[in-house]
Amino acid sequence: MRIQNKLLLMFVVAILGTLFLVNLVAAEKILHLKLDSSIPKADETLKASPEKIVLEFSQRPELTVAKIDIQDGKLGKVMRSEEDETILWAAIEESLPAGKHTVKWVTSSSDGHPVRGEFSFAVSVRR
Ligand SMILES: [Cu+2]
Repeated sequence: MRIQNKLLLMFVVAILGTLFLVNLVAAEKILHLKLDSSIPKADETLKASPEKIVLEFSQRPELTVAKIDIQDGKLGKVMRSEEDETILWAAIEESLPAGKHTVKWVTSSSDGHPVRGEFSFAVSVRR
């Protein structure tokens, strides 16, 4: 093969490889779940401590790797909703004090890669 043809071939292979990788990354993003909504909602202010944290995802999350933590609080075991398999929840075992609370969660999509996130809500001071 002439040197020009070899270079052209290498160039085409490089372009195709790059396109392949870009598509792979895009596909990964689509495959991964995200948090659609929660109770309490992000940035919501409640008049009293909620009794549980409910997380609704865009697709079925893996329960075995799921963790939900809350700052200044104690949560029970993470459970899957019996009515909707995209929902995970955990009971709040002791009433949360007034103030801002951050919920941190981790679970995975069906491809097994961990997906994590966090949001905060507030409990207002009781009068
Ligand atoms: Cu993945």
